[in-house]
Amino acid sequence: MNRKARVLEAVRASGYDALIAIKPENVFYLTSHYGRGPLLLKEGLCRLYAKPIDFDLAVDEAKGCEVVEVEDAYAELLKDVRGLKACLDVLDQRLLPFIGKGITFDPAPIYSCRKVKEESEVEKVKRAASLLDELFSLAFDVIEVGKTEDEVMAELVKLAVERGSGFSYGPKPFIVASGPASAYPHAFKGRRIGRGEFVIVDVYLKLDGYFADATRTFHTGNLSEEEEDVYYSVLEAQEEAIKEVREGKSCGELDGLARRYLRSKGYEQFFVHALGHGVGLEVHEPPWLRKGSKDVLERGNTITVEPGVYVKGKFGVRIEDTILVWDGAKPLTKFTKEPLIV
Ligand SMILES: [Mn+2]
Repeated sequence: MNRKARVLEAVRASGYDALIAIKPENVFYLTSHYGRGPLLLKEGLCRLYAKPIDFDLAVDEAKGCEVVEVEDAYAELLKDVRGLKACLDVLDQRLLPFIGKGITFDPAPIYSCRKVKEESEVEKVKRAASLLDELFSLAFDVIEVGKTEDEVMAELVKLAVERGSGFSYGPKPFIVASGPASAYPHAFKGRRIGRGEFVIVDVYLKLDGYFADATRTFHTGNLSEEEEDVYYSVLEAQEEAIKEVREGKSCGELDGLARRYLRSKGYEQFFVHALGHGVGLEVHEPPWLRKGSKDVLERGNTITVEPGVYVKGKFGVRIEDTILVWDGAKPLTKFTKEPLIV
């Protein structure tokens, strides 16, 4: 079954007649054109409403979809959904007055399709993941005491851009966080790297529209006993969780498993974020590997598994891979996870 038919089936299974897609990732998923919606998908019709500024490119790129040039996309769209029950992928100010009057905010149907990657999509995530492995090799060479985090990042970004990658998350392209800054899961300090420090390198980029996301934690000296204990605890928590990644596994349980492992090591209170997330057209998308998640892994999901321990004022360690869910886990990022002493 082709992609549009599958999405329409999911839309119908949830009790709707039509899907309104506004999110560029969803428009891209349905048309191969990364652009502004809205787009309407219903039986026998896929229509993209393009303003004059977007029209030519949309016509050039959008596949299997009628592109109409409109001044007021939402007025036209509303005419076309009159009398239908439609689900909407993202809450949009202009559609708020119509929520509950035929239009329901419900991104679940399209995500239920997007979660399960087609072969061609898996190939794209794989390519992005290989590039991340290359970036880790480069990081190993360029991380140096006395350089700033941003200088290291610049080298990584240069290679990524040369390979054609795009970025669209966070205030800086990647996370490079050293010493006490590594104790913040999302730090963008740009500080100067010192001797004997952990350096978290969290890289996420997209190639051909698809993200991969991975983290390695380097060190600029010899690990203290405490640092070594934390490092291996995080690594083992990740390995324990990855062992249990397979079709049918509960995402909430996986998160709990990693959390219990870190509890057994005395570090649970320092694991302050979710275990992981789906990765694809967005860097963070369903399924969600977090406390209480009802998501269940399916064959063809691409996810991250990324436990971390953050000791405020001291240091942090995070280890993350992008993984394809099959019978078991197929890691797509493969760079070594032995302690990385630069
Ligand atoms: Mn991640």
